[in-house]
Amino acid sequence: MKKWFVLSLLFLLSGILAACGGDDTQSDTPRTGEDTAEQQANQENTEQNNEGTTNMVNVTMMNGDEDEVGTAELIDQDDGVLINLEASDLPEGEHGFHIHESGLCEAPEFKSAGDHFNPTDVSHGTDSEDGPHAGDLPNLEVGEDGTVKEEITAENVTLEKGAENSILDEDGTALVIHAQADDNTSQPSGEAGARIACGEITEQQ
Ligand SMILES: [Cu+2]
Repeated sequence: MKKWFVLSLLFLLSGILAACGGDDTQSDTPRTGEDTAEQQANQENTEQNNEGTTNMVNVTMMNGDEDEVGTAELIDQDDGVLINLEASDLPEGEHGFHIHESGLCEAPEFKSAGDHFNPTDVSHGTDSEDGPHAGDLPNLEVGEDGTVKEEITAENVTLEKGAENSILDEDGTALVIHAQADDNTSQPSGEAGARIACGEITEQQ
């Protein structure tokens, strides 16, 4: 009985050792294989992204009467997205200006554009400790003649498709001009009041 016991114990032990040795070799080899596959996948993704990146988007700004009041040219840059805005027929003064989360501008209230574009779920406003929203932009200064022409860099967004902070996500995003100035602190949208103009940021066909 004892002899059998020792023998079977030895047998078991050698089995375990063999299994361990086998595991080591096995886990080493496939891991290298997985890494290579992963690297290849990453490379493919990057290539796809590069190919799929839209460098420029043209946006038409519309007021609550569905009249065109301006255009914005969006250009993807290393430091964010450059917004070249030109608009007219707006009330003189300071106006809140944001990128909102949905690329749908339904007049007259433009509620369809949703909340501010805020992919990292932080607070509103450049003066907030835990802010700003990626879609927060500086106030616009509309002149006496009702026109505005500004170049603004939205630093926290990209036009790169698939990126978390891409403003060209599935349903697009929207540029919104508000009736009042954004105070850069009040939650959730800086007390900027009604939405007086809206432009859809969507992929051009
Ligand atoms: Cu807004």
